[in-house]
Amino acid sequence: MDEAKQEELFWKKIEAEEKIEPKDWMPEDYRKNLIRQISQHAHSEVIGMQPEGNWITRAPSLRAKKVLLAKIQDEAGHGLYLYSACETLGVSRDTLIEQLHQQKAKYSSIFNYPVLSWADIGAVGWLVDGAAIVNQVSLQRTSYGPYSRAMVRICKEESFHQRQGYEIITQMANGTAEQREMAQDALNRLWWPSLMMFGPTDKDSPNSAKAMKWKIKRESNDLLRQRFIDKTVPQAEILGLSIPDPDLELQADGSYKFGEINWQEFYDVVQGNGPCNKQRLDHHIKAHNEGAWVREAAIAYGMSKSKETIAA
Ligand code: FAQ
Repeated sequence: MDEAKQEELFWKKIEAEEKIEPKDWMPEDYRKNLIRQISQHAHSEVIGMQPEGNWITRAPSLRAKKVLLAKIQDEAGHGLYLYSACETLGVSRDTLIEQLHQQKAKYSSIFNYPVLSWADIGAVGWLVDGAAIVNQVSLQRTSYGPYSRAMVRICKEESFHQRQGYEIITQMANGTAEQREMAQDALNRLWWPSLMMFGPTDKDSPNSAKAMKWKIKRESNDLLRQRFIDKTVPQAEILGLSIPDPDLELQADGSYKFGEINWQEFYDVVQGNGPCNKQRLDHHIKAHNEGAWVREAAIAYGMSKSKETIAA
């Protein structure tokens, strides 16, 4: 089949809401854009383990520790599903990791903020996983089969993550005056960075138009951000916590008008100048280098097993 015919078939599938699969023909730009988005998503899941991992030894009870451990392990799993989905596009895991280490590939801005208290762990689950779900529910309908299937599985786990965070923040908000203050402080610091997770406004989002046409992205950055705000503000009200936005206003249609996001801060963090960028990347590089022997041993074991199979 010539390329024009293959392209026609590709667009027919997109229009019919059929998934594009790894062996299907796809435009080069579509493939590159998917690698960019899926790999950045995978890096976010793995780098996102760092701020939470820091609290495993400080969890206030054995139950809290077990739940946090399970959640962090889930995030590692999400990273693995996503790296695997990305590899089906013909790029190796080593290349993806190299791009992260050389700062050619990004990861979510939110993980460059410090997690300072146990209330922050609650706020991360409530707000960060909450924002992630809103985005990822939409991505379940993405046009690339392996990404879409990974999203279905990830969303099931993210909803447990959001609830564990909301449980912690509820306990803190209903605790002593000091604990309540910690919950409010966590919300004050993490609210705006959580809104930035959805990316720049639609008018400033260079990748959106193509990604929406290809149905890689199904809903716009602004629409998803608004959905997250409308879901989350009532949850804060139930807890008696206040959203740190003096311009927040309930409108007649039930949605919330909100204040101006500090986009300068967003771009600073994305360009590597957030409070924890250096720490997060250095830690990933160190762990990756120290884990080299594990990867070598796993490859050697795999090779010896396949020799045994051939010999048998
Ligand atoms: N941080 O043109 P757009 C999680 C970049 S969830 C850093 O609008 P796009 C779960 C963007 O890459 C978090 N960079 O881009 C968890 C682009 O740069 P490039 C991860 C950002 O792709 C919870 C440039 O700005 N979720 O980890 C950000 O169409 C707790 C222009 O932006 C996903 O990745 C940002 N916030 O839309 C784990 C979801 N926003 O590549 C552990 C999948 C934008 O051209 C603990 N990704 N940029 O150099 C997406 O839906 C999209 O990629 C967006 C950005 C919506 C994030």
